[in-house]
Amino acid sequence: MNLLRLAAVAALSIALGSPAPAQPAGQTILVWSYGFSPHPIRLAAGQPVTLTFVNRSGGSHDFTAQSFFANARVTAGSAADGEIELAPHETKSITLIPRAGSYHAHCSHFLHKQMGMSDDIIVT
Ligand SMILES: [Cu+2]
Repeated sequence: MNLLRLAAVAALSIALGSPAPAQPAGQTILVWSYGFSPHPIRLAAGQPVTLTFVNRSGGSHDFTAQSFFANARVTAGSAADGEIELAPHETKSITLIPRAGSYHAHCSHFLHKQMGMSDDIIVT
């Protein structure tokens, strides 16, 4: 009887002990007047990742990467029209599964790209 209970408990703990679904990796992207970091942004293809955009400046910016977002599967948050809008000092996150490729990102605000707000996203 005790052995049976022990076996049942063991079986239950094996069932419950199955690995939990993997947490998405995290990647912080700093945004300021006028730049992004890291440069380039490197991500693992097919792996869920939470991108957290931190606007450290008192001005608004965006992170526009239409091709990158169009080729990714977004699982939380959103990038309407392929861009993340950031108010002054705002932090915003999006979770997605990126597809392999090289993509461009920039801030679409007037002249910000020319002043340095341009980046590359390399997904391998
Ligand atoms: Cu900008």
